[in-house]
Amino acid sequence: MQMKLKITVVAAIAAVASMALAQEVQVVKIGSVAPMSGAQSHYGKDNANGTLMAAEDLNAQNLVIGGKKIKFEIQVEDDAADPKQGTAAAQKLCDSKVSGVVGHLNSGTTIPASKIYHDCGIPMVTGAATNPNLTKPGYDTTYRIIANDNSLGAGLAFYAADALKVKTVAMIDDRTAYGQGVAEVFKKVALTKGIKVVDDQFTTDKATDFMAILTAIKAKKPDAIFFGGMDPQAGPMLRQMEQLGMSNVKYFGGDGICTAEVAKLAAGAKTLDNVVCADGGASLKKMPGGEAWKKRYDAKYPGQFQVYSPYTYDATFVLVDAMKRANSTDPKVYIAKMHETNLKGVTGTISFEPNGELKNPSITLSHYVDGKKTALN
Ligand code: ABU
Repeated sequence: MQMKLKITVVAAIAAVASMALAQEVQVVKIGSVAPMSGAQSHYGKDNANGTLMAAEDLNAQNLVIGGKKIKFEIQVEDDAADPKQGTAAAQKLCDSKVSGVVGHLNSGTTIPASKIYHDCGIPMVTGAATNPNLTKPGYDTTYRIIANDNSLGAGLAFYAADALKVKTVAMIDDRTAYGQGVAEVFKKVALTKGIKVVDDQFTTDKATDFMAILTAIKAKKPDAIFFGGMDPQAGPMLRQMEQLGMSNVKYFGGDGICTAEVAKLAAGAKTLDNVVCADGGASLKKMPGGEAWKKRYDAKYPGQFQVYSPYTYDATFVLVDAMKRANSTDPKVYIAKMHETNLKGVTGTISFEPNGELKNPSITLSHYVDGKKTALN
C-alpha cells in the first residue's frame, strides 16, 4: 500500500516537472539581413517583412522543440548592400548566437558573409542572392531557395532571340557580383543564339546619371539593352532612355529590376513598356497559395511588396522545419537535417541539391502593362 502511494507520488512529480518543462519558453533568434538603409532599402524591408511574417505564423503554432515552448524572434540587421558591412553584420549575428539566418539579399554581401556563417556553424538561407558562385564552396551552412543567374540570364537570352527576334544588344552592368554575373550569362547565351553584342558598358550601383553611356549606346543602334543591376539604376536609366529618344529599344534585366519599385522609379517613362525581366521562381499566381499569402502580406505591410518576401518567408520555415525534425534549435545539431528538407512552402516544394542550390528551380519572365508587373509565362 505504502509502496503504491510512493510510486503514484513520484509519477505525479514527474508529470508536473515535464509540464513545467514544456511550458518553459525558449526564445530562439533568427537573423534577417539585407539593405535596410540606402537606395535598396525597399528590397530589404520586403525581405525582413517576409521573415517577420513567418515568425508570427510560427509563433502562433506554439511549437515545442526539445521539450520547450519556442518563441521565435527576428534580429534584423542592415548590411546596406555593402560587402564590408555585410561581413560585419554576419559577425554580429554569429556573436548574437542566432540559430539561423535568412539572407543576405545582394550576392556581393552574401558570398563573403557565407564564409563567416560557415566558420561559426550557422545555416543561412538566401531568398534573393542569385550569383552561382555562392554555392561553389559547398558549405553545409549555405542554401538558396531561388533560381540562380545561370537560369535567369539564359532564360532572358532565349526569350530575346526566339520570341522577340532581337539581333543586336548593348550590355550594361553595375560591376556588382550580381550585375556583372547575370550580364555575363546573358551575353554568353545570347552569342550562342546569334545575337550580336554591339557595346559593353558599365556603371556602379550608386550611379543615377547614365546619359554618357546611353548616348554611346544609341550611336550603335541596338535592338535591346541588357542591364545587370538593381532598380535604383534601372528606373532613372529608363527615364534617360526616353529623354534620348530610345523608345523602341527593348530592355532586359534579371530579378534585381523585376520589382514594383522600378515602375515608380521610371516615373511614367514609356520605356517601362519595353522591359522584360526574370524572377527566379514561379509567379505569385502559380505559387501554391501565393495569392492568398500576398493578400495577408499586403494587409500587414501595405505597399511594401517587391520581389523576395515569399522566399524569405519560406526560408524561415525551412530553418524551423529542420529544427523540428532534429528536435533541436541548436544549429550544430539541426544542420544535419537541412539537406533532408522537403517542405511544401508558399513558393513551391523546397529541397536542396548537395551544394545547397534549390532542386528544380523555375523562372518567370515578366513585363509591365500599365505600370504593373505582369507575368509572361
Ligand atoms: N538577385 C538579384 C538581387 C540580389 C543579388 O543577387 O545581388
